[in-house]
Amino acid sequence: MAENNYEASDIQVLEGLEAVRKRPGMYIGTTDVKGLHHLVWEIVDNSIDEALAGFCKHIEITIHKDNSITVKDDGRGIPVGIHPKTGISTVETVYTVLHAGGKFGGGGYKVSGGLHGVGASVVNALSSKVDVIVKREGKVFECQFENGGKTVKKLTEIGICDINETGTTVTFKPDIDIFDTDIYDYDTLKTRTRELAFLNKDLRLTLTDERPEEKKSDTFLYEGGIKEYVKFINKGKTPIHDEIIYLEGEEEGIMFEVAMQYNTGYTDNIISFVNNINTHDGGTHEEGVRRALTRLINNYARKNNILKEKDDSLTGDDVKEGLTMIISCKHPNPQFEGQTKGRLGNSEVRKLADSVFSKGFDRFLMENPNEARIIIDKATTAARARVAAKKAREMTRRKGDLDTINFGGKLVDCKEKDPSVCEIFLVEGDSAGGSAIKGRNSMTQAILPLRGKILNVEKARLDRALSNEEIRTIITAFGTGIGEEFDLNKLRYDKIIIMTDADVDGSHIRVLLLTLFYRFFRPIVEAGHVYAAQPPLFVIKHGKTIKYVLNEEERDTYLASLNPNTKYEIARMKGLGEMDAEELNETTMDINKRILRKITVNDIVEADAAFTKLMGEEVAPRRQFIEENAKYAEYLDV
Ligand code: 28F
Repeated sequence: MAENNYEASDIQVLEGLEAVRKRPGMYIGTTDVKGLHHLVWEIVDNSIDEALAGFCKHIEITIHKDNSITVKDDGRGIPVGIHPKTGISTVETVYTVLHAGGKFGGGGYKVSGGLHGVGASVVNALSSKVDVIVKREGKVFECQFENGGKTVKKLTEIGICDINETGTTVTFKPDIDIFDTDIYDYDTLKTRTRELAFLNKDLRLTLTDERPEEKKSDTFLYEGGIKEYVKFINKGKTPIHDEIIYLEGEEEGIMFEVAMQYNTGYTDNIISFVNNINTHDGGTHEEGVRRALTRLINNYARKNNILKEKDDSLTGDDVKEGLTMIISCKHPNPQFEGQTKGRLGNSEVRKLADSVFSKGFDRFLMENPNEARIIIDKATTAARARVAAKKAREMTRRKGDLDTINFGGKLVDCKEKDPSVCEIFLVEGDSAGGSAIKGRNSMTQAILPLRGKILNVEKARLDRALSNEEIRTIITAFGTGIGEEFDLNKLRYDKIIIMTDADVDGSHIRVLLLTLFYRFFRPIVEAGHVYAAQPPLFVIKHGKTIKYVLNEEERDTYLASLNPNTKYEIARMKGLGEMDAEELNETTMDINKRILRKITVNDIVEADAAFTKLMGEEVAPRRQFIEENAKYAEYLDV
């Protein structure tokens, strides 16, 4: 009987792992470098769960020379006994049975972080080698798998150790037949490792790179948890009050905490997590906090006569201007909603978030009248700007047909109305704009020439940004609206292409535009609609052939590929403005020949830091950035 059971589940196991190998995307999203990194987090998650259960203090992640990864924790170690449902050891079960944590844990083994062991079998299925070592009860056990999860060494006792020494160590080598690449990026792993340290206070995380050309190690441990995360994000910004406000509470196994601090900037940075996962579309935990924040600030302002009876109440947008806030919820049974599962749906969390936040924040306002005053002054100023912006925004709203709208005569639109095939080029300078208009495909390509530099929105509120004609034209052209009324579905172009010269001024204009897009149209950037055109740097002529190349490297490769006797002429390309329509079309606009660079956002905290540093109020961080990066600048003689 037992024998039969074993065989039956054995077959099931292989079928399960085979399914993962057939459709890896279903389990880890993609098989590119992102999916590769995902494997690490699947294993680390199990260690984090052990930490949340209160048994693990240190997690070590190591990238080895051969691109394999080791994750080690000092938790209790995965149980080594025979698992009642599978008839094999629990270690082997966790690594070979899909969703072992959920299905075979009988729903009973749950910690705040989720389910132990989920994901381990997926990593095994997608690895060419996995080695698991468990230390428990003074013994060392080992178990090995190869070739997508085939057991080559059943759990075996291989030695003894100190009775107090416990934990799990897993080494895996991703299967290169599955992944496009097996090269890990240290900085990507580092950013997330640091984030996990912020989100799990007192947990020590060490990341080590043993690859010879890299050789480095970082350890993170934050006693202050998300409080220190807020401090980290506000580095380079100017806080308007010293103390970082921190509130926490727990109810029925749901843990909830918030840390916040206002700065002088105009954008908000509200980042929320559930079980250490970023809920980029918010959800009930965020809603609870936002609702309470708005209510409390209004109550306080009215009670203290800062808002008079006749005054309108402050809105949610007013009270979040310049706010950096981390919300973290640990939930035993989270419900993720939405297309990308980035929204928390559990309705009971809204109430918990509201009550924890109100209690703590109300107290903060009472005990710190000076800070309260500063925060409320900022919100009332934001409210005045909002009213002014509303008036200005009306000018950007399209009424009826586009042809009848006044674009100040600047936008030269395309004929096609279906956004999925339309593109808009934001072109530096009138003369390049002129060539672009002549050289474009007028069916699908719209041109918006930009005169001079646009306003730096990092240092301006919406109302002032809207008084800038260039920005108004851009908003109108995009069609999405802005602020509260922003709607990504109304975007009139599939591609927004920044076309600037390959020089310092061109880069500056590009960064100004990206600042505008990231601060005012972030969903457009996140959805991958923003591109930078890449005008070529050199033109090489030989015989009847004209070859354009993007950079020195391409130039050298191309020249090396020519017959040594070939006579050629090489010239550095002129600025966009000096190209004629045909050249511009040929090199930069023709969809069959051009090369576009897609602008993506890897990490919102990093992107925010970059814009704060490059475009914000504080000068010192910018100077430091320039000093650190000057060595990358190219000095070209022209
Ligand atoms: C490097 C990766 O996977 N660490 C883990 C534990 C500890 C327990 C456990 C894991 C029981 C029912 C599965 C120990 N003692 N690091 C890790 N540490 N899993 S994974 O339990 C497994 C679950 O289904 C553990 C008592 N209870 C739990």
